[in-house]
Amino acid sequence: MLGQATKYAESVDSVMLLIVGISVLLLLGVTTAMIYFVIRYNKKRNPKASQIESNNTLEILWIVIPTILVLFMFYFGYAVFHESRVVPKGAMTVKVIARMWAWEFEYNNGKKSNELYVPANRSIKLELNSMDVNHSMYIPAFRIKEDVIFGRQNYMVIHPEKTGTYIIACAEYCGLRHSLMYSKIHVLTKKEFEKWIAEF
Ligand SMILES: [Cu+2]
Repeated sequence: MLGQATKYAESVDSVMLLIVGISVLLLLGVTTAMIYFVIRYNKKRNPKASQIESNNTLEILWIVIPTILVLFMFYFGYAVFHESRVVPKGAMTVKVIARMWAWEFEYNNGKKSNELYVPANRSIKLELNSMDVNHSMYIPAFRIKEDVIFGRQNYMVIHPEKTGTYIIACAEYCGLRHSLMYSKIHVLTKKEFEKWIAEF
């Protein structure tokens, strides 16, 4: 249920891998240099320091290289995040109502459900509303999470591709039974969805 259920999830994982990869390389580089310096320049081997002046080339390099690295990571992270905030034209809207401690989904035709049913291969805008405190709608398989804030309408865009059932969780501590605040998203084929939405 936690696999990559959407192309968006794959993009999020790629960015994650990129950032973790760069971090691991940096960690290895810094740790190796640190161990080398501890051994090579300890007091026994190097009783008197010979190079104590600053080195401009070195200082420019360790400002410029990390800046480029950080901007590089930011670029990819932001590009993927931005994708999740743009509501495509023709997106289907579903109203999400979060309350202690349950989810409710309301469709344009007035149908209500405790589990979310959506058609595959269509963009869906989820309008997030809270009836009481702050919640957070989290669909792990879609790698997407958005705050559901009392007194303010927030939104989330999903584009399910693979049919199937995935978990929806509340990811913001919202009281005693927060840990039980789960629901499911069922991604149906277009035909199945049309049949489901018409049944009351
Ligand atoms: Cu909650």
